[in-house]
Amino acid sequence: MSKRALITGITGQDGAYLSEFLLGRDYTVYGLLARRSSDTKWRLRELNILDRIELIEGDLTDLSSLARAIEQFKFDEVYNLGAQSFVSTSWMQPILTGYATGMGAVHLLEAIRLVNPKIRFYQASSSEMFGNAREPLINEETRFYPRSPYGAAKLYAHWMTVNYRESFGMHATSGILFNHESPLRGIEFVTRKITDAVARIKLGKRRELQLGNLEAKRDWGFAGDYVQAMWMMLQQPEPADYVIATGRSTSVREFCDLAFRCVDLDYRKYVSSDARFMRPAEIDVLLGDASNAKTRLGWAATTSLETLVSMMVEADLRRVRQELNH
Ligand code: NDP
Ligand code: GDR
Repeated sequence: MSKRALITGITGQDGAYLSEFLLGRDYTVYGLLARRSSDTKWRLRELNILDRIELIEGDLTDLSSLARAIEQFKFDEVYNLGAQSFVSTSWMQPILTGYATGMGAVHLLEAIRLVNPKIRFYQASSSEMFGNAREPLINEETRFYPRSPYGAAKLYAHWMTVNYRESFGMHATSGILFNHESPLRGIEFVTRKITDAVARIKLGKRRELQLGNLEAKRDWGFAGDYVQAMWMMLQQPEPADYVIATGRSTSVREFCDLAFRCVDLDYRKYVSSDARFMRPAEIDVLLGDASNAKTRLGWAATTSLETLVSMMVEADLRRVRQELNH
């Protein structure tokens, strides 16, 4: 019998890659689809997997929809990837972020506990929970100090995951993932904002790119590598928390340099910093140490930043060319 997995956030970047990965392992994949006034399924179409996924209407802020789904479809594993995931928006919509990103996880944990506590649960935790860490290299032992409503909401969900594990013996795991990107990244995030602009500038559709803090450094990996780690965590006999990262941190400025170089342009001619894109509080540097995941899961990032950047630029060049041909 093939395993049955529920993915919340199925229409997001990670939801799409995780679906593809699980389908490749013969899972029956179910996705929680939040009601929106327009279509949100472009990533599943782009990976050509939309017709292989069972979509279930529901919302993380609505416990009844989650409990009904869990009751009806008998999942073996639940991956909670759904969230208001854009850090900037979390200062403008802190309460919505609290409901969806924080409380949403608790709704799901509670529905699992009530209906079938044997289900294995994955929580999409984030390096944003650490804020400006005291030590340069962050691992599972590093002190948390979130610096955004998003980070605080994720930390609540993280601790509730730990608490459900310790209080009720549930197989509840928290993957603390550092930034991961791909051609399917949302356009609001800095990497995709850059690669999309690179493609438009190269093809003559744009002349400049305004960003916020060019000196912020992030540990950027490839989403395709990271969803494998999520699955590996749930295959372990015991639940635990794992940091997932590449161990290399790069500034937004250096990312621009790499991306513009892919099309033989000099980023300094096009990129400027605009106060509109600065945040009320910034995390200066994030750098993760995934050696625990390496030892216990046998996981390590395999895609270099250079490969990732060129994949993203290529995909955006293709998209913009297609747009121009229509
Ligand atoms: P995306 O922003 O691409 O996707 C978020 C998903 O959550 C979308 O499918 C969205 O649906 C869904 N969603 C939002 N609100 C609700 C709700 N109330 N009920 C149900 N679904 C909802 O995020 P990513 O794929 O990049 O990230 C996946 C998860 O991992 C997120 O929880 C994110 O916070 C976390 N994370 C991501 C990292 C990264 O670098 N990508 C790093 C660490 C953690 P819709 O399309 O309809 O809006
Ligand atoms: P982040 O990703 O906040 O780390 O959260 P984002 O790409 O938005 O920002 C990364 C860094 O780039 C700086 N920056 C800009 N960011 C955006 N979006 N737009 C700009 O114009 C810009 N200019 C500079 C930011 O200030 C920041 O320092 C992502 C999300 O996927 C979260 O859900 C996830 O939890 C974390 O990664 C780990």
